[in-house]
Amino acid sequence: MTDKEKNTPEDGARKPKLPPGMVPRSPKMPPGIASKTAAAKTPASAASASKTTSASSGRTKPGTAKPPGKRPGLPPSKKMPPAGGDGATSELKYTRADFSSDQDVRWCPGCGDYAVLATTQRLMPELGVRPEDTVFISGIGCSSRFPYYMNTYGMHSIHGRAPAFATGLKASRPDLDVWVITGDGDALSIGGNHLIHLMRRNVNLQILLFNNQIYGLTKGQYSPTSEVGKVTKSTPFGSVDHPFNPSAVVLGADATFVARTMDRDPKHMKSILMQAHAHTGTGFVEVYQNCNIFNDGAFFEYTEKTSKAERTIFIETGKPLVYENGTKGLRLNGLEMESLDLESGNYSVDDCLVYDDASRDLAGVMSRLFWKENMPQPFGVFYREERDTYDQLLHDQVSDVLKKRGPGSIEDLLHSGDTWTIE
Ligand SMILES: Cc1ncc(C[n+]2csc(CCOP(=O)(O)OP(=O)(O)O)c2C)c(N)n1
Ligand code: SF4
Ligand SMILES: [Mg+2]
Repeated sequence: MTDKEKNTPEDGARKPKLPPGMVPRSPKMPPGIASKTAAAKTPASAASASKTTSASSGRTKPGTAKPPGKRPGLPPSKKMPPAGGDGATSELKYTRADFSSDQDVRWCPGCGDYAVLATTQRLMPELGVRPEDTVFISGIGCSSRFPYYMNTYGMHSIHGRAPAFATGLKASRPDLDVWVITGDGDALSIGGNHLIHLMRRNVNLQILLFNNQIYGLTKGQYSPTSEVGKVTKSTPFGSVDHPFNPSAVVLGADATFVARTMDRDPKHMKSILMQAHAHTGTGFVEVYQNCNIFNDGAFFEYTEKTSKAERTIFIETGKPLVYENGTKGLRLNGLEMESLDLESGNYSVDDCLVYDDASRDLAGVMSRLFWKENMPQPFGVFYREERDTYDQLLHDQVSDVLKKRGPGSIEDLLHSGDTWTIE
């Protein structure tokens, strides 16, 4: 029997020999990258993947377990993730159904959340990840019901704290592929502090902020992204709060991947989610999401056919900033963007700025278009930077200290240094 076999119980669950709670970096790993692909599991352990727990109860939600999938005897994962990847293995052949749970979806008919769910479920097989290596962690809100509907591990945690749960999980299990699901209230009101620390730490996960500019679950109070003057139950005479611009907030917190997409463009959403997943570090994606019950049409000027071309610009690195079916473009005038009329005869596409998502300054300028009424709203990847991740740095530090000082003892630690006995 090999050491590995001795260390693997019958259910196939991995038992790393480790400092408490840490997973060793795989020898096959590309430098600086933590694999999110765990060791292959038996069908029995794969079947237990559909378990969404509630932090308040700590128990598995009744009825969330799914019967074993159609795929007995999955081949073990052989390929390590590509650099910057997130546990992808090209050998897996899953379908959307494998990532869809048996739970009834409880969102209002017509809610934009459905589109995000469908896109994510369709995307997962393309990422080549396994349900049992994937975890969706949410806070509280309509959008935060998301983990129930994914046939993966999941946690419906507490309000605004999904980043904290996710950071803890990645610190102890950097091999897992973790997604945080949050709303504009969850992420930017009660969870605002947690959001910014997730960004500066650059924990290796994806975070989807469903921005519907309202508290949906609690029936329509204004949120930190609601516009000034918003009349709601909690602001009967109109909100006087200056709203947050989520992409500017996270750029200010030194996020390493910042993107925006919309519920009504699933193709674009899928491409953005794929890029966020491929990013090593925190992949922040803001999704403009329609709450058709309490804030219907908040983003219609950007999402509906009649105005979309005029009011949006889809940005891509290496491509000139053009919009409105190629009739308009953007260029920098000092530190401000200005719009060019490409039909006037005065300008051509060559005068437009070629976008580069490696520039934090440019990303800052693009994120500020949010405030400019006559400017199109950008969608796409604003900013992308490779920087060490918190989980990898933490793991490396623990490994280094262990190498130098050997395993420690909590007992010894507690009785070391300046301690005394009260008699
Ligand atoms: C500690 C705490 N405070 C307040 C609430 C009430 N509450 C539940 S969801 C929510 C806001 C949700 O809004 P958002 O994050 O935008 O999610 P949406 O429902 O719009 O998807 C609030 C204030 C709560 N559940 N817990
Ligand atoms: S209240 Fe709004 S956000 Fe919540 S499920 Fe209904 S439509 Fe969706
Ligand atoms: Mg909301």
